[in-house]
Amino acid sequence: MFRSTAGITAQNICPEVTMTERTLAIIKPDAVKRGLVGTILKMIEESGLTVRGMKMIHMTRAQAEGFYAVHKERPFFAGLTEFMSSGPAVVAVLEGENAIAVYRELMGNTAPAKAAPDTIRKLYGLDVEKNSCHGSDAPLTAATEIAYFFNNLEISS
Ligand code: RTP
Ligand code: MG
Repeated sequence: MFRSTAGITAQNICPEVTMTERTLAIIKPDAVKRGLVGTILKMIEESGLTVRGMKMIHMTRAQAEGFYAVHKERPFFAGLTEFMSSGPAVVAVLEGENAIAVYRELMGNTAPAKAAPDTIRKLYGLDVEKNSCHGSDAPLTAATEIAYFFNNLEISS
């Protein structure tokens, strides 16, 4: 896939082009705790995305800090990493045409109050931190995030 250092993708340049992509999804501890795994997976599958890998994990604080290292200077970093290591989460590799954008649209705005109707965060998010789901935001971060949790044997083709 064409990708410049400015983050411009072929999809941005030529919107009618579709690409099969993979993205890393997390059903966060707030949603697992409330028994929403099946509900959120159903929404994912109904959106047309395919689950290629999946497992339940309980991150240590250090693992959560590593995953969210990009946010380490942000004021919410301590709260976020405490929350993400507070209980089990489900991590999944999703695949489909434009999977990164499709899944981010399905998740909705980071703040559930600002999220569009029928998105995961609008329906199930509790607040801007405990917002039930994570999705990669670009091809490079998707590749890095998938590799953080999965090896090749754990992803079906
Ligand atoms: P994510 O990475 O989890 O898919 O969410 P996102 O792109 O929509 O949001 P991002 O800016 O990357 O923030 C990562 C996660 O940090 C928590 N957060 N808390 N307290 C706050 O103001 C705040 N802002 C963000 C959320 O859990 C957010 O999803
Ligand atoms: Mg993000």
